[in-house]
Amino acid sequence: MSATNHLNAFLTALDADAALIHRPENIRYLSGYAGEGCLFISRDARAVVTDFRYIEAAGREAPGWPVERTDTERKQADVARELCQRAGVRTLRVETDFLTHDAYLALEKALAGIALEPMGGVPEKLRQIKDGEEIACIREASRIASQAFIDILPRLHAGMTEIDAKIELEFQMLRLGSEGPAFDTIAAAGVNGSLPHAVPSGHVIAEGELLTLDFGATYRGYRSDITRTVAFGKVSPELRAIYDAVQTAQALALDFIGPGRRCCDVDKVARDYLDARYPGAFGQSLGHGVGLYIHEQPRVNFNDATVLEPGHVVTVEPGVYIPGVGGCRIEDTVIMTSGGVVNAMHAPKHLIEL
Ligand SMILES: [Mn+2]
Repeated sequence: MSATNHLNAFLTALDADAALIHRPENIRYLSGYAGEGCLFISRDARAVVTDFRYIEAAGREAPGWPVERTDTERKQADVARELCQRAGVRTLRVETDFLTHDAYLALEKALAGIALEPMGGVPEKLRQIKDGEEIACIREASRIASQAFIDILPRLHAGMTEIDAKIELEFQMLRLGSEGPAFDTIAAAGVNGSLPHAVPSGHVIAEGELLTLDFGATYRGYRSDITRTVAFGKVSPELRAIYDAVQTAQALALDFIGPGRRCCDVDKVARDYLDARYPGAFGQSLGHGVGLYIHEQPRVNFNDATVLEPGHVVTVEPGVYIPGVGGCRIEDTVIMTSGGVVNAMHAPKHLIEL
């Protein structure tokens, strides 16, 4: 069982008597539980702390974990105090990079005498390297997203809006088995294409425009991330050149990436190519880790010297964004393995002219 291995690795890495886990992805990673609340984890004890709505779900999703029920009289901080007293905890790690200020103050007040220490990214570091079960889930989420793109192509046409395109994609991913969008779907056409994180609008897509679709599926909590840019009719030579440059930059980075490569060097391969042709038009990172959350470590940017190794799953997503003209991004989710690299996406990448 995957979560048990994750929990054991966490306890080995935890330099404290106990920990409280609040970030939903970390709760799921360490226990399998996917509802609200938090986890208490010490050397000899553990518990899911939640309210009436999730008691039964916690029992199903995290078998073997005692469930501590909170209510209006017995709040989460009170339960934490009881559990810490029972376990003789003197140092407790908490997710200071996630808790609200008020939640932290409530814990501090309830846990007087116990040293609260920052979690320091312990679960996030473990989550970088995916095991076989996790990779199988990411591959399925990737298969769903790729297939949804292929399936909706015949239904994309000039005259529809960005929102229409988003609905087609999300509907098809649900039909194919996605639990829900991996993140807010991006559909950006024409001049909106220069906004890397555009919110789909009522913009009516016209002939001669590019449409960038950035989306992903979720399977057993694990996510996928893909971007494809398609053309409506014939686009201008200027837009065609942007597409070709992005596609080439992505191909160069995909050829280069693999176990043993540093993230910053992978980023540089695509960045140097695009900067020479479109200076300043590629202003974001080349990619990021993907797993239970959409943006994880490592970051594939100039700043991250992480050496890629088997089990890392990252995106490769160069783009060109020119205000007033438009933009293009092409993205795949790729898996580092002992044998090299597996591209989890099978959706086509040549410029499709609808
Ligand atoms: Mn991405």
